[in-house]
Amino acid sequence: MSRLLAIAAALIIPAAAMAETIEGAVEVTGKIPVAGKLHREADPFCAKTPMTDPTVLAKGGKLENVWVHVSKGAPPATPPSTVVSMDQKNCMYVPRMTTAVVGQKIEAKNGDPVLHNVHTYLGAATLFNKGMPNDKAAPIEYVAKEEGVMKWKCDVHPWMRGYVGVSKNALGAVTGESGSFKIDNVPPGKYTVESWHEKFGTKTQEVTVEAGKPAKVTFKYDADKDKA
Ligand SMILES: [Cu+2]
Repeated sequence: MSRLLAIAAALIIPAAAMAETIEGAVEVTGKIPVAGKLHREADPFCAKTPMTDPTVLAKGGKLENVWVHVSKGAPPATPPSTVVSMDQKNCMYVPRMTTAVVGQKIEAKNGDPVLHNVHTYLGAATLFNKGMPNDKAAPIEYVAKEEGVMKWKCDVHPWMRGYVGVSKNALGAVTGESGSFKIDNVPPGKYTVESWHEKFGTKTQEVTVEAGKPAKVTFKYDADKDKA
């Protein structure tokens, strides 16, 4: 019996090990631009909360808000039933960078008592352009149709920016404050993995994921040379 169990376990364990991770960090070298003050004086509500430009957030050479995702080699995923939320709080898009899967619902909210005009783009093309008068405005619902970086701007407050990295597969993550990322549920295989940052642009790497061990990847940006 125990032998049978051992055989069963031997059969089951490789299946459980099918889901690996691609994990690592995004590093940045060179001269990191000093975050300037955002000029939010034109709107009295926004002006109450002084803020600096969050375009480049780097600590100890590690870069935050980088979308790292499998760009080639993975099949399309069934869109998750969870809703991706993009809020507007204190006249900023929150989060700055997040991810979605083609077919997944994305919701814009307004947590502020003032008008925001949500204007989203894929490249130069407008996806939707809609005003939200205040925090009582009903959320705007949008379903991601194509992969790429969905850019969010507000036509009232020119400093407002948000980004949703949309992919056909669900294999993506965004670097946190430590500059690290972890993509879960990656079957063993060969992939092209891409990193994207709003100021420093795109890098790609070929990554082989083997059963039983996480694939470690480091992306490196040069703040003096790399541009989106
Ligand atoms: Cu606004």
